[in-house]
Amino acid sequence: MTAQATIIENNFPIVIVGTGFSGIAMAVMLQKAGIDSFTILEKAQDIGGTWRDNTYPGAACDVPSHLYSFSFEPKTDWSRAFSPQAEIKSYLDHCVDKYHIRQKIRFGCEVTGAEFEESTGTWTVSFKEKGRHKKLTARAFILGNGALSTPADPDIKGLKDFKGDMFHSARWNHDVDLTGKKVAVIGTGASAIQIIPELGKIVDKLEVFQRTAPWVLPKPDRNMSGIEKRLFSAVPSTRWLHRAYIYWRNEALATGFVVDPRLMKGLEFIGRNYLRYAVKDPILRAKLAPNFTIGCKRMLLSNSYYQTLVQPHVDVVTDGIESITEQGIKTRNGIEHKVDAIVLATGFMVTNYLSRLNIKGLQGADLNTAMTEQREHYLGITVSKFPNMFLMMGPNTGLGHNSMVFMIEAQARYVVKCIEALRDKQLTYMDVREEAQHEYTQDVQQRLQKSVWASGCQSWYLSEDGHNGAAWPGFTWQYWLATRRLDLKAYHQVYAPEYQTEVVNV
Ligand code: N01
Repeated sequence: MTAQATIIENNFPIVIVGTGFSGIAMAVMLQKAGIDSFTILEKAQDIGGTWRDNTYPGAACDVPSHLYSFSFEPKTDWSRAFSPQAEIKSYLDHCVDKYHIRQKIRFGCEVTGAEFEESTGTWTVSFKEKGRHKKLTARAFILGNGALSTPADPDIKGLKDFKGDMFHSARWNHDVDLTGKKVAVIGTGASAIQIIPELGKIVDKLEVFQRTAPWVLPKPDRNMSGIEKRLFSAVPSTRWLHRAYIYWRNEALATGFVVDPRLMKGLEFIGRNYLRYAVKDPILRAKLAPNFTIGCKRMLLSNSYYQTLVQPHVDVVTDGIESITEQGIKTRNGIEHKVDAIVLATGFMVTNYLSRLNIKGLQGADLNTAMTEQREHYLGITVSKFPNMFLMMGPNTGLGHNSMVFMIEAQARYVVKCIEALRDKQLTYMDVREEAQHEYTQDVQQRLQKSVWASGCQSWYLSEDGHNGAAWPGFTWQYWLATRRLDLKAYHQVYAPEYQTEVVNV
């Protein structure tokens, strides 16, 4: 082992939070760079992040699997073009085992906060394990807890009054058998449109409470044939060509998302025709007609959503929810819709997803305040006054048109470069300069002004005051270019002799 590696082993503990795609990518990339001194803290007892938590019926990816997977760990035998949740979860399990990451994970550890110590360049990470408060010291602190991890219950009067079964789409209660029941689904987003067709097959009566009609396009899903699987396995270049084809096909959509939303008209044409084809009843069709630019909210793909809504035992309710009652849902027109169960497909706490963590940086700076008030960052990865801390799937890195796994890999590569710089230059810490993050954030916000998300709809990409702290305003290859090299000029590079002090974990 080299002297440098020894320093890393002894003096460079790294804490990663979460074992979703982000945490796993980060761990593998660190290992590939020869850095093994990391611990992953995972609040649950299993890996997988959102692909562990979202087990609702019909859960599947809406990005093709051959692209929604790591470039360093291709899978040749995806069962479908868009694979189901269980297969994606088992792919992640495979990655964790193949790269020997499981033994680096501390399960049942919920991170509650972290504090930076300037003199040593260390983070003291606080977490709860089996009800006990514990701490770990880290030279680098990597947050891989994604924005789509905390379910958002709707702000509806009487939510707690309901006497039947009620659960969020991301916390599906598999003990409840909904067969033959009267069920309400609140929400018509990406989760709901996957759940509704499955419920439609088993329930007696299904009521879909829609606040905003989404754009739905046909999903080019299909079983992957045996020939394709064998070809992808035997001739890797065919697999890469297939992946590249999906990538560039999706990437072309960015022209409408971020260059000129008028280019979305073509997709709207397809969406309107699909609605006309699938829904013959003009009253229902009028209810389901979206009234915003496609892509402003997430564009949905389904071959069975409209087909379920037209069935006689399914109703789309658009009267607006007034309250939840003991027996069901009361709409603003005074009607009480009595049901046995309510599914809350109402999304996630996205804009303030870091607010549950108490993270204190230089001079007592508070991360939550920085993210909700200043709202500045650099590449969605680093934040000024929070040195040696790195966000995965951080602000302004979300996509509407392509695979997040591509973005995650770009981020993980960048973080490895930062850690190598800390090590090789023997820095105590690196802190992104305020000017650099200001310039970067201004540029991102300016570009977002002409994006589809600024075309006038309400979505989880926007905070209450209309600030878009979620979406990346460009092609994904532009993000790749921006993160490909570490520009150290953007960072204060601070050296203190304490660097050589042994870090002892408690
Ligand atoms: O959540 P959402 P989601 N009263 O926020 C409605 C990813 N994802 O879980 O549109 C009534 O999109 C709300 O109505 P409105 C993907 O990135 C990926 O479906 O705000 N309704 C909306 O219809 C996605 O974007 C996959 O008017 C209320 C719905 O609830 C993200 O997760 C699969 C309400 C929430 O939709 C979130 O999707 C699934 C209220 N008080 C999800 N509050 C993949 O396949 C909210 N709503 C990769």
